[in-house]
Formats: sequence, C-alpha cells, structure tokens
Amino acid sequence: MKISGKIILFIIFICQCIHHSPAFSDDGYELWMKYHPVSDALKLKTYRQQISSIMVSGTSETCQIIRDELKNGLNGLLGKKVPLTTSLSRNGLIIVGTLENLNMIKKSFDTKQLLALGKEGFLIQSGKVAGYRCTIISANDEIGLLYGAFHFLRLIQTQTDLDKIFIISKSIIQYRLLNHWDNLDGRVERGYAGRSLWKWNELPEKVDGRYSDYARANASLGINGTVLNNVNANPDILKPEYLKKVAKLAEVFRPYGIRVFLSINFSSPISAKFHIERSRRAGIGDLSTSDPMNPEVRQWWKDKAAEIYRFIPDFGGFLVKANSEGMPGPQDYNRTHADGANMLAEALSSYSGVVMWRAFVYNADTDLDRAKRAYKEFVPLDGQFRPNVFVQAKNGPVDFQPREPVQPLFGAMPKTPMTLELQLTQEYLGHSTHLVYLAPMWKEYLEFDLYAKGPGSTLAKVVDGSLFDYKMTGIAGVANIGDDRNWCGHFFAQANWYAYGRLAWDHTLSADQIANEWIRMSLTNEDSLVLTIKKMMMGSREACVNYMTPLGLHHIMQPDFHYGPGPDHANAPRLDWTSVYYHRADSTGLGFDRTTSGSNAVSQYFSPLREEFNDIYTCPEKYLLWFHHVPWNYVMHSGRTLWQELCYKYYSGTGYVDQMATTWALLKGRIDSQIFQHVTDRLKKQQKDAKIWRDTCLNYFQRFSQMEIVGK
Ligand code: GCW
Repeated sequence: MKISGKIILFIIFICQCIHHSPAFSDDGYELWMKYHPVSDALKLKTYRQQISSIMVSGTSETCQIIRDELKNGLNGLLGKKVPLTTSLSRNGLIIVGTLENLNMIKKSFDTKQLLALGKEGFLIQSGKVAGYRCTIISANDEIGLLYGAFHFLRLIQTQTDLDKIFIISKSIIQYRLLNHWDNLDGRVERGYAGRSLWKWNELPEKVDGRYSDYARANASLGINGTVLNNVNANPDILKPEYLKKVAKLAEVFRPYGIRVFLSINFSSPISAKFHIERSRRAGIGDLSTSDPMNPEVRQWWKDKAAEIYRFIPDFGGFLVKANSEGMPGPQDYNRTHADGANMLAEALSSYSGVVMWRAFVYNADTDLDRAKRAYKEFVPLDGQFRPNVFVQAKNGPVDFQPREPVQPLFGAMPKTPMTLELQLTQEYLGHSTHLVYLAPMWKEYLEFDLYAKGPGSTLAKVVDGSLFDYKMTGIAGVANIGDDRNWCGHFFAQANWYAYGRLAWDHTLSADQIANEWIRMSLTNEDSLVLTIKKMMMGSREACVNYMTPLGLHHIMQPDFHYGPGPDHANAPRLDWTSVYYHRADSTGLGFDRTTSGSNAVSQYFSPLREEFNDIYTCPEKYLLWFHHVPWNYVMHSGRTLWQELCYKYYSGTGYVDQMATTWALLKGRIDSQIFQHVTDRLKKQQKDAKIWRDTCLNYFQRFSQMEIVGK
C-alpha cells in the first residue's frame, strides 16, 4: 500500500497532538522549549499560511544551531514540515541573517534601527522581499540571530499575532551570568536539584549531551556567561588538568554565545606546605604567600591568566569570594579588597577578562550590625578599582532572605560598576520543595528607589549602568540547576530560571508578563488555565514571606540546612549565625533596632529613605521589624496590634498555600498528568512545612508576648 506524504504528515500531527494530551507524561526535561502543536485551531491555520520555509544564511556552528532550532520548533508547533531552503521563491519564508549576509533585504526592510542594536540585539520584521511575503530575523552578529530565532519561536509558543510584526530587542545589561555553586566533587552547595551537571571525572574525553542542552536553554533566554564552580572555590580548578576540562565546556557553549568564568581561591599561588588544615586557605602553587603586593604572587597570576587564555581564548574572568566565611583574601596581608581585585584585574586586562569581586563580607570587627558591614568596607574603596573590576553584591544587606530592603551599597559606588547577585536556588525560600515564583521579588528589588541621585534612582538603573554611567554592566544569578531530569527539582523552579534570564535581558518586563510566557511555553495555552496558574505563582513569594518571616523578620531559619524554622537558635560559633541576634524578641517587643538610636543602619540609605525607615510610623510595614524593635501592643495600619498582625500574617501565608493546593487539584486532567502529580506531591509537603514554620515561630514568640495566638 502506498501512503501519500500528506497522510504521513497528518499521522505525525495526530501523534504530536496525542503526545500533548494531558494524559501523557512530561518529565520536564524540555523546559520551555516543548514546541507542542499550537492548540488554537484558528491561529494554527494562520501560522501555517504565514510560514512556509526557513532560510538561514551563514555556515557557522551557530547558524546550524539556528537552522535546527527553527526547523524542529516550527515542525512541532505547526504540525507540518517546514523545510529549509536557500532560495526565495514563495510566500511565507522566514529569512535569518546578519545585514552583511542579507543583501537582498537591505532594500525592502528598514534596517537603520538594526545598527543601533549593537551586539546581541535582534530585529524581527514582516514585509515583502521581491514581491514575496516574508519575515526576517536580523542582527549585527550571529548570537543576535540565535536570540531572535528563539524569540520568534516564543511568539508562536505564546500564540502571538505575527501580522505586521516589528520587534527590536536589545540587551540592556552586558554580562548576564549564571553562578554555579558546584563543587569539583559533584556536590552543589545550596543545590536542591541533584548533583552538578559538570562531570569533571569524565571530561574532557566524554562530553555529556546535556552540556549543549544547558547552553541552548540559556541561549533561549539571552544568558551569555556561566561561572562553573562554587565561590567557596577549590584551587584545583586552576590546575592544567581542570583547565582542559573547562576548555571543553567552553567549546560546547561557544556557539550558543556563552562564555565561561571561574571562581578562584585567593590563596591559589601558595604551596601545599602552607595549607591550613580544615581551613579554606589552600593553593596549587609553590609560593609561601598570596599577598597581592608581592611581585612573585602578581607574576603567578599573570602566568596563570596567560595559561588560561591559551586553553580558552574567550575566557570571561574570575569571580572571587575573599575574606568572607573563612575564604582567604587580601586582608590576610593587611591589604584591601581593591588591592586584591586589582592584582587579578591586571593579570586579566590584556585579554579583556573581568574580575567580579564579591561584597558578601561581614567581618564582625567592622560593625556590631551585620547589615552594615559590606557598605562600611566597600564605600571607602570606591574609585580605587581598575576599570575591569566589578563589585558584586547580593540584593539585600544580609543574605538572600525572603525579604530584605535593598543593599544600600548599590547607591554608594558611583565610580565602581556593580553586578547584582540574585539567588535562583531557593536556599531560604523552601528549597526545591516549595512553589515560590521569584520574579515578583526580583522586580521589587529592581524597582526599589535608592534616591542616590534623587527620585527615580532605582536599583535597575544602577545595574544597567544608566544611573552612574558605568562602563560595564552585569547581573548574576546563583543557579538552581542540577542533574535532576527536570533540571531544577521542582517543576515550578524552572520558572525562576526562565524569569531570571528574561529579566537579565530586559528588566522592564513585568513578573506577570514573564509568568504568562512561561506557563504558555511550559504547560498550557488555555487562557483560563493560564490565568489560574499565573495567579498562584504571582502571590507565592508574598505567601512565603508571610509563613516564614513576615513584617521584616529575617534569618530565623534552622541553622546550616536553612529549610525549616529555627527562631530559638541561639548557640553558634558567631552571634550573627544565630536567630536571636536578628529577631531580638523580648518581653517588650520584637525586631532589630536599626534606627539612629539603634545600630543606625538607616543612615546608609539616602534621604528621604533614611528618615522614612527611621520613623516607626512611616517605615513600610514590610520592613518594620528589620528597622525597629516594636512593642507587642503597637497598633499597625490595619488596626491590629503587632502581635495580632504577626499571627494574621503567618496564618495568611499558610492559607495561601492551602489555596494553591486546592486550585492545583482542580487542574487534574487538564494539564500533563506527570507534572500534575509532581506538583501535587510538593504542594502537600509545602502545606505541611508552611504550618510548621507558622506554629514554631508563633509558639516561640508567644513566650515573649505572653499573648494568645489569634487566627487559628
Ligand atoms: O548564604 C550563604 C550560604 C553559603 C554561601 C554564602 C555565599 C557559597 O549559606 O552557602 O556560600 O552565602 O554567598 O558566599
């Protein structure tokens, strides 16, 4: 029996539809690049008319990746074969190429704007070429084309109208990085999605197929760099045997526009003789010191940089955690952070490498209040760093807590480009067990007005360089990725990887918009379901704040593990590793007094913020216990007392999780069954654990308030 091509295609289409049906299993591996057939029949019909074939000019590996992506993507989405072609002979051609390669479009398209897009930006435009209807995806470089191709697919995945399309998109931030806290032995510090993706023992001979899938996923978002190893760095990463492995990864990532960076241990130049047992001071060299002013040390780093660039010509640079949590650093030799950073920057400068020097430092001698320490150490150094040094700070002044005010250092380093470090892995937000969509939190930080140069001095403007006219700009996200089949442990944690990448590319996108895209690309395009799921996601972070640390509470988690509550935690090697140091509960009230009569951390903010935070009546209640020690009977805006409000917040947090579980249960049979079950199981655990947080904290604080728990 002879079966015609059309029938075969129809069968393929039906199979794809069946595969898409909720009864079938999705293990999450494909992330947001599932390319299931467009579910809206009318839109599908229109897309099929609008798209007939693909033409990608260029022969590089990147161009081949673009061809494969568009072909697979469009075949899947349209449920028909969309062939590659090299000639313009019919309507519906998708033309992809840089201006140089696309002479034929120069006349027909408005390409002026393209030049203004710079590196990595792209343009998508529909129109006519030689009388045929076409869509062009163009850019000034091939990585821009790749980003444009992914964006074009995203438009169809989210069922956007392609008629008369004109999109120009440009990266606002130059370095858009993931930071992996992956150890060389395969463990991931604060990782909750399995072991490290990097199989160091297999590299460079064996190249796991997952490396290119990882690069592809990042490229689909515009992430253009990755720091492969933990900031608590093992110096071995700089040994030639490891550099060969790193070079192999760099080779896989390069066609996707991703550069590799490494975290380094500041004492790397010292010899094993000088290791201090059970400390993080260790090296691979033959020197007795790592003093940044020592000429031999400086030469050691120059030689090392030269060696690295022989292996990896486009190596991005170093990320450094120094004099923090036991990591060695320049202060061990009475030198400053600037001395240390500048030595490394000098070694990298002839290769266009950068140093990202972390400001996560909290030396107890600097100030009694941990929240003030980074600012006090770094502000005096502004202007002393070499031009290829970034200072990298976490969003908040303490750590990655569910809620903090912004790290005030961001407004106070006008002469030093700063990278913002966000944390995707949910160290303090329920690991990969809790459903917490982080984009609303990141937007809260990005939109935080620091008033550094009057109103409108948002953190976003510091990070994108526009406020202080930084010559280089960067953002970093501590990855939530491991070798779990679904990459992130929790299916919904994929949304945080997605959202981070999208915001790094364009911080003006809203959390709502990003959730909308992600749901449509990863789960369903049915409008009512999209709305329901989006609503769950959008409130999930506030709920987490409420059931863990409402009203400005912070750092009251169980020690080490950082998952459950530990408000009574009082014994640790350092005071600032306990919980009682932060919440300061006593019979008079609750909270850390950081006003002018307390630690005076408020003075690190610009006016009018410092006055606003300083006054208990004007301090936003979400930060109240961060800045004030508040009497239990203090009357809040709601009319409730502090104690009642605390109870109310804890109960509303757990109530929200119960609500998420109820809502999710209604989706049974309407979304993929495996994802449904996976999320159902985790929500059950989240319901239980949120209540443990609530009850442990309220019972503990009740010892001080001596008041009845209300809201039960
Ligand atoms: O919050 C702490 C984490 C450490 C981490 C450190 C840091 C990599 O608990 O695990 O170490 O922050 O950011 O350096």
